[in-house]
This record gives sequence, C-alpha cells and structure tokens, in this order.
Amino acid sequence: MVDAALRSQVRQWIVEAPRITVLSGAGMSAESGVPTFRDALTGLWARFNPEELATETAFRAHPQRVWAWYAHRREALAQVQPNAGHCALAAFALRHPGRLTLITQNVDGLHQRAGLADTIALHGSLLDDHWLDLPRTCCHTEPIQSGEPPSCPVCGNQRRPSVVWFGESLPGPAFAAAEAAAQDCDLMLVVGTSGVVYPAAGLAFTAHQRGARVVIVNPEPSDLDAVADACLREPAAQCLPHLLENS
Ligand code: BJW
Repeated sequence: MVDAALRSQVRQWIVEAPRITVLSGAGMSAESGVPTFRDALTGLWARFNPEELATETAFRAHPQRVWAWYAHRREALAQVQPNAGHCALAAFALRHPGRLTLITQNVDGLHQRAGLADTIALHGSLLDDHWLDLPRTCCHTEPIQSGEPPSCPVCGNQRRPSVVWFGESLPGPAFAAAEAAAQDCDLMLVVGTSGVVYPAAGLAFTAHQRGARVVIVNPEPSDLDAVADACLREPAAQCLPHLLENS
C-alpha cells in the first residue's frame, strides 16, 4: 500500500533540495517492458550465469553466443518506450535547469530518449559497439564484415557491445562526473537498483556520507536501504510522477 505521508514528506524534501542527483537501475525501465537482471523469474540472468555472458572472457570464448544475446536485447529495445517515470524526471530537469543530475546504470537509452540527453551512463550503451582489440589501420579503412559478431575482413578484429562488463573499468569521465554529483547533492533519489554492483552502488554511500538525504524508490528491499532516509516501496513509473509533477 502507498504510504501517502512518506510520499508527501519526500515531495517536500524535493522542493527544498537545491541539487538533486538520481541514480537509476534496471527497475527504472521495468514498466517499459525491459527485463531487470536479477529478478528471480523474469530477470535477464534468471536463466543465465552472468559470468558466461557479461565478461570479456565470455565474449572471447563464445563470441557468437554473447553477440546474439546482445543483438536480441538490442532488437527488443526498438519495441519499448520511455515510461511515465523517465518522462517525469526529464520534465522536472527541463523545468529546473541545472538542478538535477541523472546517473544511470542502464544501457537501454530510455532516459536519453525521454529527453535527458546529458544522462551520465555508467555502464555504456546497448545501442553502440566498438572494436574488441585495439583497431589497426585495416579496421578503419576496410568495410566491416557483417556476421555474429561483425569483424574486420583483414585482421579478424571483432566488434563488441559498448557495455561495461564485470572486471572492466567504468568510463573515466562518466564516473568522475557521477562521483562529483554524488558528493555535491542535497538529495539523492535511488530508483530501481538492487545496489549490488560496484562502484555504482557506492555512489549512494558517498551521498549519504556527505550529508545528502537518500530516498529509495523500489517495490523490494535493496542493498542500499541501510543508508536511506526514506524507502518508497512503489514501482518507479507510478511513484516518480507523484513525487516530481508540479514541483
Ligand atoms: C523496480 C521495479 C520497478 C523492479 N520500479 N524498481 C566492491 C565490492 C564487491 C565487488 C566489487 C567491488 N568493486 C568492484 C567489484 C566487482 C564488480 C561487482 O560489483 N561485483 C558484484 C556483483 C559482486 N564490479 C565490476 O566489475 C565493475 N567494474 C569495476 O569495478 O572496475 C574496476 C575493476 C577493474 C578490474 C578488475 C576489478 C575491478 C563493472 C560493473 C559492470 C556491471 N555491468 C552490468 C552488465 C552490463 C551489460 C549488460 O547489460 O549485459 O550492468 S551487470 C548488471 O548489473 C548491469 C546493471 O547496470 C548492474 C546493476 O543492476 P541493477 O540495475 O541494480 O538491476 P537488478 O536486476 O540487480 O535490480 C533491479 C532492481 O529493480 C531490483 O531491486 C528490483 O526490486 C527493482 N525493481 N521493478 C522500481 N517497477
């Protein structure tokens, strides 16, 4: 059941906060029809071991299988739209220029499609790919050979999805911007993440340690609840419009 008093308290905190940072995860896009990772029944990893798909080692061992899995997810994205939660965040940012910074772990591009072009994407993008190994001259000059994965016809270098796999560093400028936004905010909204993947999850601890209020929007408990000033146990697309509209 919705806790109307808590929601209204959080609305007040939003009104009062000069700088708001949002950290979103897969649950943000669940109501758009994008599966989360760790949901026991419908999550992307309910049937797969992440180690077998979301690492560079897995890609090198089984490039066709891993490429096909990402290609399937990329195609599925063409069928989905930003939901009311994405739109409420984008509309708020438009009404309050410079006040909201959005950090996402999501690779689906839905925040950007909702209008938040300057979203800080910590884990890359499912819509892009790049060379697996350092590109040679031929990779730049020859037309890419189609296939699963596509490759350079001369040296065999393969294209890989531009997402951040386990064991890989996050894009440096994006992570630096995210850390600055976590350090400098007055309120952090943590939406739809289990909070188990680092260093992204650590941003909520940073915000808390620096004195910001931390509010979690998630129907289920998460690993970040310990640092939360409030946990709104609601789905993002229902909760965010109530929190952000007319403020
Ligand atoms: C709803 C909802 C609704 C549902 N509304 N909510 C410190 C401690 C321990 C380990 C580490 C550490 N530091 C680094 C590590 C290692 C590792 C890590 O974190 N491992 C842990 C899992 C143990 N991290 C890394 O390897 C990172 N790199 C790194 O640290 O580099 C430095 C380094 C270099 C060299 C060697 C070692 C370190 C990289 C992490 C990359 C993560 N990549 C993935 C895959 C992307 C590609 C792909 O899409 O396939 O990113 S993993 C996956 O998890 C994906 C997500 O962005 C990420 C987070 O998941 P998220 O978003 O939280 O989703 P779920 O499914 O977990 O949760 C969904 C939530 O939504 C749930 O809570 C639901 O209840 C909720 N929900 N419906 C609101 N309607």
